[in-house]
Amino acid sequence: MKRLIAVMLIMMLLMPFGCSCYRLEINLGKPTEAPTAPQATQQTQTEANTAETTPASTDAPQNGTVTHTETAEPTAASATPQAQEPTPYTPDLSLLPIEYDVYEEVGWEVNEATMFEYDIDFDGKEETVSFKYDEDAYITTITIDSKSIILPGSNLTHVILIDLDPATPYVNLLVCIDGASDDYITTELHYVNGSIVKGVEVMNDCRWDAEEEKLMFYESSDILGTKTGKRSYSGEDLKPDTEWLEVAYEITEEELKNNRSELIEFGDLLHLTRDLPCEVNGKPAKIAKGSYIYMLRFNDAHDTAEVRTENGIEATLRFTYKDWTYYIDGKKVESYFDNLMFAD
Ligand SMILES: [Ca+2]
Repeated sequence: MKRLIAVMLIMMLLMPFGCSCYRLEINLGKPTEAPTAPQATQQTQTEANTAETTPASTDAPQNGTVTHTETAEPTAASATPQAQEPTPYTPDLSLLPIEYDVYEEVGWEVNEATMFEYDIDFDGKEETVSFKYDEDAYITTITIDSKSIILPGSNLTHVILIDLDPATPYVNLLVCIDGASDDYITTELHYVNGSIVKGVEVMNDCRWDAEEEKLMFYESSDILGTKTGKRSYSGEDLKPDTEWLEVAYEITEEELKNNRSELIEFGDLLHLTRDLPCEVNGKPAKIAKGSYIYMLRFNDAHDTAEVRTENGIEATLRFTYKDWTYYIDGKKVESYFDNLMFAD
């Protein structure tokens, strides 16, 4: 990734009610954290506790009939963005300047800015890139030199400057706007021959994972209690690298050993109250009542999840979805567990 430049501009809006100006914070090149997931277990993982002995698990696959359908209906409808309380907005450009020649320096931070300068089209001259959001009109305007483009939504959360395709003579701006509560839209923009070109839009939050050096997108699913999945994207078309969304909060063996009670309390380690129909190595099987499982990943359609038992057996669960409820083998998902969080 010779020319990969990843710069995270986190624009955090601090807007005291009644105040007529915004304070923006932009962090560049700083490793980012995963977005807050509606998942209680991400909050508390500190106390070690004495792990109770795992019940004798009889996870070995058994013969059994498994019926599942592939049809899944869309999950909960996205909330429609709603206009926010009108607030006067005046960009405070006096908060500049910013130094941009240290883009690749990890940990460099710039606070309080609404614009930056960078040679985004590789012609040897820096462009001025600025961001302005208008809560009255519910839009965000991105201006590059004298050209502007307007994107819907005024809650601009962050911008990533990244070279998605070294073969193209420009860097890409990924503009992330939270349309409503956690309804992110990421829009790719670039600048060619003095014009702003709008590329793909992805209906997800987008973050740069500095540790893995990958562009990560995040998505939630309500199956097995609300879980947030992440996966890497690449290329200028921002295609997902895999079908699977890895659960953003991953349970490690150490956590299983030290934090088992919390994992159970918050519904990450799920306790089975009846045999759970599944597939193991592609064959119908059941995970026995009394076992504990946790989710590893789920798919795009949110109708399939891969789980692991405490003793390491991995299984595939198939879901159907109807009337806001998930079913496994015709039974409501919550009927299989006694510690499912955020179930309906
Ligand atoms: Ca330029």
